[in-house]
Amino acid sequence: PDVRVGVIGVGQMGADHVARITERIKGARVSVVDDYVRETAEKVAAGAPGCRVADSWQELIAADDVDAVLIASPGRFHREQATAGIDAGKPVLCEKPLAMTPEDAYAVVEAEKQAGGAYVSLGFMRRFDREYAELKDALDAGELGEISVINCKHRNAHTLPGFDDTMMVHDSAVHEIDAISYFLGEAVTEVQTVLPVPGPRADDGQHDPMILMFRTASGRIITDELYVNTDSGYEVRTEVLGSAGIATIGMGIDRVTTQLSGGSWSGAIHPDFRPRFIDAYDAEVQAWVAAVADGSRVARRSATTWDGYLAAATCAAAEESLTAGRFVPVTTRPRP
Ligand code: ISE
Repeated sequence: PDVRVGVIGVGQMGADHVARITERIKGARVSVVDDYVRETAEKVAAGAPGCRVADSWQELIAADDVDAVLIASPGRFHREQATAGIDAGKPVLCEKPLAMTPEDAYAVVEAEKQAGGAYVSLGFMRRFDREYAELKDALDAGELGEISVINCKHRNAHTLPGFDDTMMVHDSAVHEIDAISYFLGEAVTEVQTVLPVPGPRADDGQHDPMILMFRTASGRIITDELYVNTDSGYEVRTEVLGSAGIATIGMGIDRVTTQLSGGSWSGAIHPDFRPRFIDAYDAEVQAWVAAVADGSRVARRSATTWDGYLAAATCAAAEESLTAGRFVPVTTRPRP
């Protein structure tokens, strides 16, 4: 029988997941949805055959017709909802970030410890992107030699109102922060945020562009250039400098036209992150459904609550560095 998925939060990302599971994912269907805007939930439910609207997210998690829970609400609700999923003994796919503070993220790690196993897959979908996975495999095989520097770029066309510095760190840079541990498998020990002259479309409370610099335990440096109001397209690039080679992924161009007259060429970039990572999201959700069905609950390539905790600790140091203006050490507690 199909895995019956309950989706909490069906705004932009959650509605996208409902459509994905309904149209493309094998072995699962969406049985229940919840949103704090009831009409939004009703509209989304109408597009998924056999789907009903829950009275509350608590009711959704407890429901008999929900085998597994997908959380796509805003990040500040994730700690409470993920913990409730664990306590109910249901597998959870939680969108990033795991929580907005290291303390809250650690509480979810501890809830799993008490429950006696891993229940939560964390939605760092880039781990399922083909280029990311290939680069990861190349790094693991030592193909690039010794790695000293990674340069990342993260560009969005626009941000939504209220997307301040905190969101830039916890919602955008958090992807690169997870990528560091995914690629290198080592801890970030300190982070510095560097603020250039603001760009023309930076919102109130937003330093855009923003540059983050991370140092790892072995002394590698990772730069992350965030520019979230380019007014152009969605670009996510990673360049790895190794002693045996330099690898670049994510050139970010959807369509390249080389047959223009006059010897020039042109390309097109999509403004939205969902089409860019559609295959990664599909692969992530399909791997999660398979893990739910076979009882392992968390797919091998997936990020875990511990990854979410490490990312939250690094984000907290990055945020502190915004005002401290220097490298801030990342402090972490031992794994329970
Ligand atoms: C958004 O929440 C995402 O997860 C996107 O991948 C990212 O590019 C964007 O900056 C975030 O706001």
